[in-house]
Amino acid sequence: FPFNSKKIVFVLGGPGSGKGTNSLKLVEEFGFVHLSAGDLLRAEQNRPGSKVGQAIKGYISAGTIVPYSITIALLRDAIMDHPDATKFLIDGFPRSLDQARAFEKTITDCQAVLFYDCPVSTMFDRIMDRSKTSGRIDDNEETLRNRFKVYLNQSYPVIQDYSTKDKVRAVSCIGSVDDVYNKTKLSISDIVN
Ligand code: UP5
Ligand code: MG
Repeated sequence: FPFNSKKIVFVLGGPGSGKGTNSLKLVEEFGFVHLSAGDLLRAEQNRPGSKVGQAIKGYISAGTIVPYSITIALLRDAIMDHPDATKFLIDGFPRSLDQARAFEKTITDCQAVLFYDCPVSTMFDRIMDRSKTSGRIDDNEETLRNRFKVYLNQSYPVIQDYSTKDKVRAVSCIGSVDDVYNKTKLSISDIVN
């Protein structure tokens, strides 16, 4: 499968920083394929007959990272489900340096990293607000505190690593949904078409 003919943009940032919201808008306007690693894991968790569903549920409800062999297999299959697509947003992955290296080795390099830069207090407020309706098992204060810890210790180093490779496009998450999306478009205007 010609993975190296695909343009891959990683969409990163802490819990509630706006990865999903902006990805959906980019899909609508520019026809990216959006693959949220969290959504793929939640779907696998709920798939009858899944051998790894219970394990996934344990990691997500604790706010810790699912072993990457599981996530990479799901992403790989999802990319292969779109043989004609050229532009992919991979949302919420890689979450650690070892995941980044494994994706590069077994699938392909990313072209850029879209990074939603967001204060913890803003992320906290947005997720607690979303928790009223999301139904997500990890949208509760205790798990959320752990998601922040995991983000700072394991996931933020991925952004620092890609910064040294000049791949990071940072967008502040402060402002209305429309403001943040407009900044998003400016930051990746060279990639969208
Ligand atoms: N909102 C968004 N933008 C706003 C704005 N400008 N102004 C006001 N409100 C705004 O946004 C969050 C909320 O804020 C929404 O209610 C939105 O309307 C509002 P959203 O776009 O949903 O933020 P997002 O960054 O997508 O937040 P999410 O909670 O999805 O991020 P996480 O990274 O925590 O979740 P994810 O689904 O990626 O992962 C969940 C778990 O899965 C992980 O904790 C982990 O256990 C597991 N996982 C892995 O193990 N490996 C992976 O590779 C991926 C996930
Ligand atoms: Mg999301």
